Amino acid sequence: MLNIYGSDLSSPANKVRYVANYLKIPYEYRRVNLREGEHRKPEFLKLHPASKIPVMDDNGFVLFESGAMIKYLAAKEKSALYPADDKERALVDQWLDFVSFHIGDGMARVAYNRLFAPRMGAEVDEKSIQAGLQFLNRFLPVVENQLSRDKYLVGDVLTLADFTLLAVLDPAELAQIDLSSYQNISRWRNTLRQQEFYTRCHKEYGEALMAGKKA
Ligand SMILES: N[C@@H](CCC(=O)N[C@@H](CS)C(=O)NCC(=O)O)C(=O)O
Repeated sequence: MLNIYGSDLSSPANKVRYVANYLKIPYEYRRVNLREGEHRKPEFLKLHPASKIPVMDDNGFVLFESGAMIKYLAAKEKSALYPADDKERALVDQWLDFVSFHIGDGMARVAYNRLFAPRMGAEVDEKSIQAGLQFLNRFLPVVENQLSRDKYLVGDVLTLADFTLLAVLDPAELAQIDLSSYQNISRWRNTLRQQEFYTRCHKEYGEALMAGKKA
């Protein structure tokens, strides 16, 4: 059995679940309570040497880093989400990395400081928020332009790059990042968020935060 260790508020962990759901791979979802420091316990350190989620355990084959996990799952299923052709695959990697490093970095700065730092009683770094917003203002138009040409990030077929962007953008509303001016991103996002792979995790990211608040 495949085990996915994650948390409802972890975008990288949710990304792995979206892909596993889409590929209809059965798995056990194992919630790790970060607020209670479950990820720092010795048992968890055996799975991830830097005590982070997500972690995947596929019958004893243990993997960390969400990007590696979704590539592994798609390759294992020989899915078109991660094409076998070298050039097609390179284009998926290109957008996947662009989204992870550039959009992901900006989103993480804003989401951490606006959503998570206050919840943890940690210091809010306004400069980091401003830097994050600047990254987003620079890089989101690139994605918007790409999605104005094609249905998905890499042409007219869904790929791992789309799942990556979807998960990265999930905290946007709660982090007060207004995406409404990006019409193509909004169209693309609304379509994907109605699909079963997504609604099996949550109807919207805010739902997870509310549940987390009660936990
Ligand atoms: N690059 C990693 C990011 C993993 C990561 O930073 N996870 C966060 C939750 S979203 C975490 O485990 N934070 C707890 C900690 O760093 O102590 C991935 O994509 O899997």
